[in-house]
Amino acid sequence: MNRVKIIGEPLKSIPWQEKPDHYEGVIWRHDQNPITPRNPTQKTGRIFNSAVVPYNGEFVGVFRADQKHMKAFLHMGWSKDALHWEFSDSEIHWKDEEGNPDDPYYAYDPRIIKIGDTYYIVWCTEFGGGPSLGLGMTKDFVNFTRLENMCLPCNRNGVLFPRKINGKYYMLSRPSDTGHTPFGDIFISESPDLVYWGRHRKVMTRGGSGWWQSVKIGAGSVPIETTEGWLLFYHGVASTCNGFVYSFGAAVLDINEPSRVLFRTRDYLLTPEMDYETTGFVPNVVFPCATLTDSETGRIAIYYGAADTYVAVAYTKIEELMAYIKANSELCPGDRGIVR
Ligand code: BMA
Repeated sequence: MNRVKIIGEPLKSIPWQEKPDHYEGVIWRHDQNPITPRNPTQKTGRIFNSAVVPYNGEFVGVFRADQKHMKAFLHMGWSKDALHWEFSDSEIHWKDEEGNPDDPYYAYDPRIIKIGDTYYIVWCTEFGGGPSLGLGMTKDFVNFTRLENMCLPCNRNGVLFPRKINGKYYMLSRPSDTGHTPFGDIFISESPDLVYWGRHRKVMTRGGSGWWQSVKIGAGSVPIETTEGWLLFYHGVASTCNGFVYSFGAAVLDINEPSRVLFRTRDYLLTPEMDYETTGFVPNVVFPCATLTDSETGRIAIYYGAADTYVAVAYTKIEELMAYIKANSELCPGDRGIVR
């Protein structure tokens, strides 16, 4: 029998807790959630939707911090165990490629990939009067260089694949408008150099019989390379008489042609249930932006924003999750499925 494997580095120090006895889901929460408090630093009121990576035997993160004037910026964080974090009280300052200051007007929902010795950070940035996707890089998490924005306005939820595929970079994104938006589908674009993007394809559409993802969907954490395809956690939004509810599910995209969806969960994998997910600045939000993975054990730690107020962690294992996704998959009408 072929065992499902994560293709990537081992990470012995990944945060981990075993699944609680009698728990039925395939994703279970860290029992000390949330891992960030309110008012985590003097200047900031809430830290949530954030990205973490292993770095020099410990961990660093680029965190979405809503400061006390309520504008969002990216703040650095450092941790020995990826659960207890120390945050910078001041936002990251960027320089352009000529070395001139180039700070965004606002910045939120970062994702990080590492290619070679360079970390690339994608975030939602102000551009020409609307949200778009900012891109920057760092090698040391001290000096940050801003590169060309990746899209015209308006766009959100930009996620890069962690390696080139057939010689090209790939990005998932969700074209949108300036607000809470009738655009709700995930697109993919490719680039030879992270500057020029094209060959756009719609990959996944909102809707189907899973009503949790009926209003909009957006790529969540950086896709995880596995022997079965790219594993993508993504958020889905439902509309209720009390506002939006953000849950998350997962999809598997073809390894060589990631514009094609192989499997996609009909039901959510995690939906707001705990107090820290249902109560906060924006109630009823779970919003994944990062994972840590250990290729040796198949362990995955998922970092998600809770209620636009906290960072929380959940766990799963690749074999159990992949088996669940395959057994409970339903593509939505309009998804770019596989040609058989
Ligand atoms: C989305 C983004 C996220 C946020 C979510 C719920 O549009 O702005 O940052 O977590 O709304 O408020």
